[in-house]
Amino acid sequence: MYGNAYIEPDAKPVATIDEDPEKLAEFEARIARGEKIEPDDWMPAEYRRQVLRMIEQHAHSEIIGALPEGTWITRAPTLRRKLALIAKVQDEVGHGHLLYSAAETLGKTREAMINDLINGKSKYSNIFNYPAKSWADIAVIGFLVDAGAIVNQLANAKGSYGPYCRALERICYEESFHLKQGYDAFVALAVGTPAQRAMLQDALNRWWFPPMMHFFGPPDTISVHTEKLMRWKVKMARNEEMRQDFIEQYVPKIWELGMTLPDPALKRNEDGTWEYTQPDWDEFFRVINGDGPCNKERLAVRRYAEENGRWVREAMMNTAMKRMVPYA
Ligand code: FAQ
Repeated sequence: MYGNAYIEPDAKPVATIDEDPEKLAEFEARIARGEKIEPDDWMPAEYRRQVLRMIEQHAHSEIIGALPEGTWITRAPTLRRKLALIAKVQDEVGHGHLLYSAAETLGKTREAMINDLINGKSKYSNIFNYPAKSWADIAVIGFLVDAGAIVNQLANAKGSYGPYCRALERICYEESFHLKQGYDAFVALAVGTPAQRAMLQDALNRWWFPPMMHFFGPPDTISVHTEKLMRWKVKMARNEEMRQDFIEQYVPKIWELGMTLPDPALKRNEDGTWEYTQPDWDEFFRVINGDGPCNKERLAVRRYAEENGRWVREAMMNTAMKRMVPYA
């Protein structure tokens, strides 16, 4: 537990000493000067709640995000692809651990976070609630989902909460390699046989619309947290800015390989902005609130791992405890 009291993420913000106007002004001045906020520094309760919500959701996304790709490790088409995929999935789980550690600095234990995940109380990225049906899905995830993650994380790495920014910097280095392995697999299929191209096109169609268009979150008219998060430099770009950045960087790369995207409205305007069909945001909220194609399956796997891995964690803790008491 650090400086200020931890508040349940879904609890209403309470009026405490945290809202002291002088402290708040000093806190906001620090952020305006570009200083990092560290765990023992004073922070408003609402800042703590928001940063914790975001890091925790991000950590869960990495852990759950390992599952769709993980199901293809045993079915990778070559030894080289299998090795790369194993390393990539392992990295994603490592990102989850880094992020849980960053979230713990805000006062919530890892056990509490994992419990909230497996009980369905916490959210994680919409995109991992869709199935990976073929090897081409792995190419699309590695290329486009990792690209999307990089757009988001490069922006937020310049944010105000020190532990999160440092974790993101390291994560971005690794995501860049993931992107390369995804792009390499994507190109191999795009220049492959007609059957390989057809498999890739099918995967692209399914992941682009709506999952990838939902990935950066709803537009400003629907977004709940953007104003506050941007005021406190937790979030460094609006959802729509990130979506536009992603489209601008990656649509040309997809088109230059002769692949198509399942959106007839997709086009670049002269001012550099992109037009696209708005995805169904009601569907987005259904998916993130537990009613997507794979939510139940994903959480069931995590629950299974939690229950069946308990004896390993307990054995390791016992060993660690014995080592910590050398004269007992
Ligand atoms: N999925 O008010 P906003 C990865 C929720 S990591 C699910 O706009 P905010 C690595 C939001 O929580 C991917 N929920 O929210 C990898 C809120 O609900 P709440 C994860 C979403 O926070 C690659 C409500 O909608 N990255 O891919 C999503 O200002 C490959 C209203 O939305 C992060 O978590 C969504 N897409 O902006 C792993 C990055 N979007 O909590 C394996 C950190 C919105 O009030 C393989 N997070 N919601 O009930 C962020 O940057 C922000 O939280 C946003 C959303 C931009 C995701």
